[in-house]
Amino acid sequence: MITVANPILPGCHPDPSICRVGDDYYLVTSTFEYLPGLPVMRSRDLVHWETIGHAIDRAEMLDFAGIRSSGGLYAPTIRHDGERFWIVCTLVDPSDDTRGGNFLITAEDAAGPWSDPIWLDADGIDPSVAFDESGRVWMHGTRLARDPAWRDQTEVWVREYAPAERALVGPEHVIWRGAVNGVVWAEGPHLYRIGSRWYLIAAEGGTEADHAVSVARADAVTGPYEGARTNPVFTHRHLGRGAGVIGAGHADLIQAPDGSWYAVMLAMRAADGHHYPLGRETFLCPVAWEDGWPVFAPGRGRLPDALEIPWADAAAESGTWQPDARLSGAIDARDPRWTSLRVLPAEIATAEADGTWLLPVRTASPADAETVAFLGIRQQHADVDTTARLDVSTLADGETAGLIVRQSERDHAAVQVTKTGDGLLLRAMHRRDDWEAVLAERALADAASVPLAVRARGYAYDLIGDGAVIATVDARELDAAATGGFLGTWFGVFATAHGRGPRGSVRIGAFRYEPPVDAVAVPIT
Ligand code: 6LW
Repeated sequence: MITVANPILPGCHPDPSICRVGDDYYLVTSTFEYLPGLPVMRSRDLVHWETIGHAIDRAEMLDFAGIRSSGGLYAPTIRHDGERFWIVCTLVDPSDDTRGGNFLITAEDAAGPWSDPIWLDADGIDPSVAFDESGRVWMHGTRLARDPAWRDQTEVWVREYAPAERALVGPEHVIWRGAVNGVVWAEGPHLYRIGSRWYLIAAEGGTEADHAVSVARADAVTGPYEGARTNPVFTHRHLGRGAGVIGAGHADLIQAPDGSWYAVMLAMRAADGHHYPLGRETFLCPVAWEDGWPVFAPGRGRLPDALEIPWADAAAESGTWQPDARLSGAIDARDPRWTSLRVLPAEIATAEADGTWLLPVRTASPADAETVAFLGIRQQHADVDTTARLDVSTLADGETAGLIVRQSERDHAAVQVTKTGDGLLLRAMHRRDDWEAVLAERALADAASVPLAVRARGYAYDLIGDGAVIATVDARELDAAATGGFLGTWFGVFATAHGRGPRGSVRIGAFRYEPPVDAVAVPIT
């Protein structure tokens, strides 16, 4: 028997959407200002996941210039129409709502290439798509209610999409405003044709601790929709702050070949009930059907820590899917986890044949919502050691390179070195809501290669340089609960000329992301 531990995708993997084609599951999550965007993950058993590509992986697909943190790519939906994969998603610029919007991309192979975006004439966020028996395509999504009865009331719309015209056509139907009176942010809608009915699954309550899942059903895709009397059908909000996992919601349903049902959804591991530096992660939840309605986590009513996948044995034995070993040990430039800010890694750095990265310094610093010399990966474990050995011999005077713990341009901490004439200045710093504090500072003898490290243990980030912990930063001042926004923490290497013209570069000689040996990301029992 194979057991999968929750979360199935640790670290910042919010707004999961899943589809099945034959025996294979495909899953995408939101990536905001990080590129490549929208990782496409594949599994044969819901246990072992492999990143097979990214849906947004060409510079010309979308323009991210100047998009600030927690803008960018929101809640994608992935579906398959029998021939092609579809992803619908939103590009959000929080400073300019005339930019971006909802778009569609398609691909024959989920690994890519994905088409250039087709922009949809629909405002709001969280688009989704469903196909009916006659092949008609029904787009849907969420937006602020046109005629709200209260603040942050949203509405779910449905409209037909005509592939030949590449456009939404026909009348629009507003089908849902959430189940609960006064509720905010009915969002993340997904429509499904199940049996002779249409089902709507939608989140409500907002993507924090009050998050919930509601369901409604109708005979016609355009409604009218009748909400389940048991709504909201799933939430962790009534469990209190001691539940360990908060914010469960934003679900997408999937049926396995043996007829069993599951949902993927986001939730946050918050040891203190409030703070979740790993961000919103992807969890798996069993679903049963009773009296024509879905029951989430039947008999239990909360996300399980682990669940058995009874039918997974056969697939595992086929040898196709191996436990994911990439979450420990040294990683290199070819690892699909590497991301950059607002540009693709290949646009700002050169991957060398030996697996190292050469990162040319840029004018912007990590505090700017611009193109920053930055390469980073998600934090996926509460306890993890991240080390970077930086070759700083090619930094120019006054330039800085370092290892950053990043929430956003407004909020991050770093251990970094600055070239100063004949030496190096080692610093630990913390930028909090635009205010930058130097936590520690010491001179280092000039050296070609400098090891820097961040040791994460629960809510403590030890910043390590010159062989010692020089400062400790509290994750509860860095996570989205403290700073706002939608992201988990990233660890990365950056280089900046502090607003001046850049001259140098830094080589990332080694970069290791190592959970202590007993912290296994995807335990298989
Ligand atoms: C997502 C939406 C949400 O689009 O967070 O607050 C957004 N709600 O469902 C970003 O993950």
